[in-house]
Amino acid sequence: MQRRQFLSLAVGSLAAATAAPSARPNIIVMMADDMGWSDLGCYGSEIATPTLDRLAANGLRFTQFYNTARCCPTRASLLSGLYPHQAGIGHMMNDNGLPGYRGNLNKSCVTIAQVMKSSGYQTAMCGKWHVTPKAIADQPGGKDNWPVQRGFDHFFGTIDGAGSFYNPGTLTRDNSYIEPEEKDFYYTDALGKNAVAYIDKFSAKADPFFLYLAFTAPHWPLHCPEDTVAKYKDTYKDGWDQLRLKRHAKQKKLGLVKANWELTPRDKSVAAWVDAPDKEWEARRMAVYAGMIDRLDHAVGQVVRKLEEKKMLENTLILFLADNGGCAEGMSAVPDNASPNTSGKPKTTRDGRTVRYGNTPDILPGPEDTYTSYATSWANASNTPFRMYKHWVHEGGISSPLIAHWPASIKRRNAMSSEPSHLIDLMATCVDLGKAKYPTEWNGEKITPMEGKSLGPVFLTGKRTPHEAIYWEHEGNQAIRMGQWKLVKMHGGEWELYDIDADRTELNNLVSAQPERVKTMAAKWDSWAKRAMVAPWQSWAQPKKAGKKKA
Ligand SMILES: [Ca+2]
Repeated sequence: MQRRQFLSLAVGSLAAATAAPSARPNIIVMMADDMGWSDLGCYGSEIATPTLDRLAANGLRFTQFYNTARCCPTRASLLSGLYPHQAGIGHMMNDNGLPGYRGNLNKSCVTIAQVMKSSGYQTAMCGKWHVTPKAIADQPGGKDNWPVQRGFDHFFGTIDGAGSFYNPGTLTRDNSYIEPEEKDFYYTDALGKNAVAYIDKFSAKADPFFLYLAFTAPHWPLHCPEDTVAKYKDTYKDGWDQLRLKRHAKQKKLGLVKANWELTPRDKSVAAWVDAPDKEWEARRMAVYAGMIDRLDHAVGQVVRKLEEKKMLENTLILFLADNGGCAEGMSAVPDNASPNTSGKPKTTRDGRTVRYGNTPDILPGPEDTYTSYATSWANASNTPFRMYKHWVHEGGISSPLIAHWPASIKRRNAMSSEPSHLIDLMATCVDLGKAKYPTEWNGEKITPMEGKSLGPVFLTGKRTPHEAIYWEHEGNQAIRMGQWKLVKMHGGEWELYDIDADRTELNNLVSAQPERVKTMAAKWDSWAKRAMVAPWQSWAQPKKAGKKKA
């Protein structure tokens, strides 16, 4: 007890010395959707992201922060502090019968909002939920896993995943579907505006707040108001090959990547820019994508200005990340499901014009009557210098920016940390900094212990006791990271081993050179998979035809 008092005093004086706040911080977790590792200015991009760059310059950038490679599992993992399968969302919103694959948050997990709210935080969410199927909303108990029933005092956003930015399907206020009110409605702007309104509301009370702001930008469809797209009209006219070189050079200059991490070769399925047809249309696709991120940064700017106005910026921890890497998915010319308000794929615009689907040069992306994606060529550039994309667990699929801004406690400016860290750490961080209690039981259900470790010590000192291992599984793609070593496998392929310290871009496979390490790490992955309710991919369905490649 005496020792405890002494430690508490010692910590107290350290806190005074570093001006650490006595009050618990407000916490804002902001997330982009389908954004590559290199897409922010402060991670190597030419896209204007002045607010996020400023947060990075006055805070800490993590260079080895990881997500789960896909929308739903990332959201499940972030919210629960568990690996996605443990929260019931090993894949997407389909119910495959197995406990790790019910496609709906299970009852043996709690969300960060539930934990923070129970310890006295005010809570709200703006944006994309995507951890419960929209199709069951009208059934009894069908809204049990909506944000308000899962710990958020307030919610403005979408229950479902992707959708039109001008007229999003499943747009919801608290527990009811709504329609966009403004004629010039643009989802990213609306999220910023509502986040600002929630902060206004929070500021009326002394209790700290937890805000989860989950943007849908820059996920397809490529939708962006023309005045913002116009800023990037000429930016991409030199094509993706130049862009990858420029971003890689900037990343080296910024110190984000080591000089010996070689740029991966251009994706084999992508033409050299000199040979690419329809260059103007291609440059337009990337200009719209860039505009979507520009606009996202603008919304973040509104939130930061509101915090400044309320004198809350100093003791607010802002975390900014992405849910998965750049997305190589194409776009079908025929919308696959198109009923209003239950799907993000509308047949018509709000004023009745037909929405044109597909990635063809006669459809110039941006406006409400288009539905297109930027696909492999530009996703390859978004993920500079890495290879692979959303869905895969090579570095291009799972590497995320993580900016941490908290002036009251993060005293090093423009700092970087290469600490390997993961979404599971966000629950642990909130519990730690919010002095909250993670429950063992909730509503009579036993709660799975959290998997993560707090990032708090990294914020304060730059160091923490590292994870012994971090794990991934998505659609049969598997990986385990232990210290500098990463073992990774594509579905149906063989294990590959990389020394991430020497070769973060995964070009030099050491699997033959280090059979013992491969064996040990593979066995560790197997025992994790068993523990975390991971099942062999599609073991619940007809086996997929061998060699069939995904979109
Ligand atoms: Ca996503």
